[in-house]
Amino acid sequence: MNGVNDSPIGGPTPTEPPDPRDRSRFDGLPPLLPHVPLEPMRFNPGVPPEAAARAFFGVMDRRRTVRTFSDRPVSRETIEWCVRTAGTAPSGAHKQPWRFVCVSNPALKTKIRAAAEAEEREFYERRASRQWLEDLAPLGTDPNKPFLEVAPWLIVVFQMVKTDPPPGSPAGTPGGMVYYREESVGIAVGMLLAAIHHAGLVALTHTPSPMGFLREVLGRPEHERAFVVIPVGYPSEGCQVPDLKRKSLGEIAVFRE
Ligand code: IYR
Repeated sequence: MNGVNDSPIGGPTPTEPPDPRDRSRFDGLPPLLPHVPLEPMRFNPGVPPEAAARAFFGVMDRRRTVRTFSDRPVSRETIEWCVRTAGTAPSGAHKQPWRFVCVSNPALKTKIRAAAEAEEREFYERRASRQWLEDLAPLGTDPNKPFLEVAPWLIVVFQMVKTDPPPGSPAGTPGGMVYYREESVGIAVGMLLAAIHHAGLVALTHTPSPMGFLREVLGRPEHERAFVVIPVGYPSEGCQVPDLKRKSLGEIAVFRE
């Protein structure tokens, strides 16, 4: 989001600003969707908001990123529910610009590991700046990514640069516009991580860089771009995590009352 042409609406910046008095710009637009009442108690946690918010913090504050996994299986049904939750995320113009490719196939996991480790070796040995290496050193990450084979599932999240072309359309039919793609997919991934944690499982937010190989290995179309790889499973026996401290409320929030 840093080019001069990176307009927030996702299209090219027009050279001539449209005349706001020209009402014809609104002619022939699609009709409003049917609307339904939002029941005031659509979600009722059964306790006051203070207690509900505090309890949810208690759950989420126990989430930790894990780098060593058990090979204990996780059912496909569990993964499906977590992905359904991710799919409830809000998105720009409700385009839902995400695809969750859920991989348990061992041969595919082996391929992904081999390709990811090749990129990571390049990263650690050449591409990463000294500063980046310094920032990663306390976490103990390195180019070896056994979790890509050990974890029972890899959820490879793709962002969609265009919507899918309508089903049955001829090959090469372009898809439609997508808006706030990175924001939308980022929110969906946050919700996916919350769902995985709530299911009693652990995950890692893994970003091999560059990720182009994932489209090829997973046979995804051109308009899908890999966003993140999320190994999901149970932690290894004796799993350790770094003793990280999170910022306090005072450090992350500003109130203007
Ligand atoms: N993708 C590399 C490097 C890496 C980068 C960041 I920023 C991290 O928070 C962790 C790792 C890897 O996976 O090792």
